[in-house]
Parts: sequence; structure tokens; C-alpha cells
Amino acid sequence: MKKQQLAIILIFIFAILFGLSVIFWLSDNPVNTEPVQYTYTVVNVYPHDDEAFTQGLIFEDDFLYEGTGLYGESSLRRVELETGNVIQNYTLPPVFFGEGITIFEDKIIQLTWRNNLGFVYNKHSFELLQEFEYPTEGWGITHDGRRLIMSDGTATLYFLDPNNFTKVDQIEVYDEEPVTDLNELEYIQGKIYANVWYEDKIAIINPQNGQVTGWVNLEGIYDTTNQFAGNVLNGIAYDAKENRLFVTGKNWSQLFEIKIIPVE
Ligand SMILES: [Ca+2]
Repeated sequence: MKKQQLAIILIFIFAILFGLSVIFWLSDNPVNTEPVQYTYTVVNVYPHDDEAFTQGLIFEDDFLYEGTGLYGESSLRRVELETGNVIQNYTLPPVFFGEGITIFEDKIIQLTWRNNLGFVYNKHSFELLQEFEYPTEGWGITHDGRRLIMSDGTATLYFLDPNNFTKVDQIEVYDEEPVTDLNELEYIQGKIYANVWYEDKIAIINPQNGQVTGWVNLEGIYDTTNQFAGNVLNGIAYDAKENRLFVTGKNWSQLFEIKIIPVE
């Protein structure tokens, strides 16, 4: 009888351990690793300055903030969503090619393309407070509340300490193959949304491992007939309070509020 009881207890323990190991295995190996394909609907269309070579876009405190590029034309702007009017502007010295922007606490951070230099501004006054250096090109920037997240046109995303701008981590973004030309960024509900240069698609990226978990296909959202080839989709902003997603492109005359929808 004792032997039988012992056997039952051992079987019971074994069953629990087996069950736990299956749970751990499943959590480490998601069954479905195929990225979700999304399409979109346009909720609202707003005017956008077609002189703005958009390199950075964010939404905060009921305003859009935009960083523009090109030598001699780079700027940092506060923009009224409904009218597209630029209500505050800082023009960068012509030696700098402005790139992505993000707002961390009460500071705006702006990258430059090949100057290896970033700028830190007072969010309200646009007063230049600080500069910092980085070794790569600068393309897009966002943050996850703890760390700045930066792209440089490759498949790598860099995580930076927001206090001293040193690199604390990096990931390679991939969907079977590495996804290169990662451009403007936005951190939305635990995922990194990234424009891919010269693509009409936005990658949705798992910040833990770089895996692309979704693709948003925005083909046809803007009429690019008679547009320069370089006037590509670039600029993702998110209104966390109202859960609104905005996209635009370089020198586009329109900015779109969209909803994304999984393709059946
Ligand atoms: Ca953005």
C-alpha cells in the first residue's frame, strides 16, 4: 500500500513538472511567429507643410512637434494639428542636417544625419541646452520611458541612457532577414513602430528581441504622382491620451490620422 501511495505521489509530481515545463517552453517559443499584416483606414486628414522634409514627428500636449532635414533647411517646429500652422520654430545652423526627434520629460532631443551630434532643447522655449555625440549616423529616435531608442539607417536599434546618452543595449531588427533602412520611430504600447526608408510599410517591432511582429501596409495613402522620388512616407506620431495614430511623409501636403486593421 505504501509503495502504491509513493508511486501515485511521484506520478503526480512528475505530471506537475511536465505541465510546468510545457508552459515555459511555450512562453519562450511563441507558436505563431509570422508577423501580422495590417491595412488602414483614414480617420482624419490634416494639412501639412509641403516645404517640411519630415525627419521626426511626435504628438504631445495637444501639439505636433516636427523635426525637418536638409542642409540649410533643418528645423524644429511646434505645429497646430488642425491647421498645420507652424507656431514655434527653431532653425538649425546650415551645417546641420536635422533628423529624428523625441520628447523625454521636459526636453526635446534631435538627431543629425552625419554630424554625429544630437541636440537637447527646452521643450517649451526651444532653447538649446546641450549637445551630445554618437558614433553612427542619426536617423530616427523615440523612447520607452526609460531609454532612448535610436535608428541609424541599418537594421540596428540602439538603446541610450537618457541622462548621459551612452549606449546601454542594441537589437537587430529582423523578419526572417534583417530589416535595414529603419528610419523614423515611435514607441506605442510596448512596441516600436518604424518607417522603412523608401517603403510604404511600417514595421512593428518587439523591443525585447528585434522581431518584426507586424507590418502596416500604407500603400496608396498619399498621391505621389508628380512627387520627387525622395518624398517618401516618414513620420509616425502617437497621441497616447486619445489613442490617435498620425503619419505623414517628406514634403507631403497632408498628414493622416489612421486606424490600423489586421488583414483577414
Ligand atoms: Ca515619431
